[in-house]
Amino acid sequence: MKCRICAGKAIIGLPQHNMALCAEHFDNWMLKRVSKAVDEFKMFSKKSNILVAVSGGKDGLALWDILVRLGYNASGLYINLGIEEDDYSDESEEFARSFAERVGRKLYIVDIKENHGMSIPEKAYTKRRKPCSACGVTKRYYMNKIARNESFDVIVTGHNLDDQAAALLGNVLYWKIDYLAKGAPYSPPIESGQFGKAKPLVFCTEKEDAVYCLLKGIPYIQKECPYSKGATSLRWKHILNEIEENSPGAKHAFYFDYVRNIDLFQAKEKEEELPPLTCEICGAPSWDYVCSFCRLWDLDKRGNLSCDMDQN
Ligand code: Q46
Ligand code: ZN
Ligand code: ZN
Repeated sequence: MKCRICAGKAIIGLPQHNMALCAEHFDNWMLKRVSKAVDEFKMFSKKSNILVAVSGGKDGLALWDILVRLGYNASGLYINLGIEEDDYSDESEEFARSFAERVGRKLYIVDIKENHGMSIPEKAYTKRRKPCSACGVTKRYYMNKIARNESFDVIVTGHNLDDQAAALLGNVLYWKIDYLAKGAPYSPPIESGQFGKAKPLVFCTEKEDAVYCLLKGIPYIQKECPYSKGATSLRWKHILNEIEENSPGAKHAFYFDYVRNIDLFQAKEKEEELPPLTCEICGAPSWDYVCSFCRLWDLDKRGNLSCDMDQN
């Protein structure tokens, strides 16, 4: 396999683009893929204050590295969920911390057990909820809170093409119109003073992110969260990979043709996109008098969330 650009030894085949690339040209290509996503969807600029949500995994760390190399002003956020199985949370925090040191950027760390006296799985158990549902509410809350308090312009996450296409497949199968309205690579701020949400890895696949980390010598947590076992999204990824093997490029076409037509699903959403209320307890925008985060964590008006993050 030869590199399409220099004819040197290729290290990765990219059948969806009908080419293979050597280490140097793959590295350039990854930077270009991220720049393309940022520019095409007008995600942010060199002046933006960017918060990268990382879990210690390959996608978030690859993205943070690429943004720093492209000259963006990007800090990180790691949320320790308190998952003790397999030492998952503490190990993943270590990967996030050492990467932040390596690039010399600030990392915000939120420790759920320290803030609330309970880990995500423990809280989910007391509330008879699934850990992933408690996790989603909590992660969203802290991402928004830190972006708001620290005046970030945009929160970026390491969702890649495989993640986006798998979510799309699940939402189409069950025609979840509300979710279909929200699957774009970039959601601009709803009002001024707010922040946008961006996924600059949408043109890259999971495999490409892993190869990037390998090439750049970026250590990342290889084990998956113990609660991701049996997740439906893994099933959709598996199915899409089978399709992709027979029809290279199918995944890309599936997701980006949807993005081009996303306004078909957004008509209904637009009327009600801004939560109409403010949570009585934490002051966050909310669909109810008390937001889902404060309900989950049983916070009362004394719920003190002011000293809940650590900065490196
Ligand atoms: S939601 Fe669920 Fe993930 Fe949270 S508990 Fe683990 S698998 S980390 S994206
Ligand atoms: Zn080359
Ligand atoms: Zn609240």
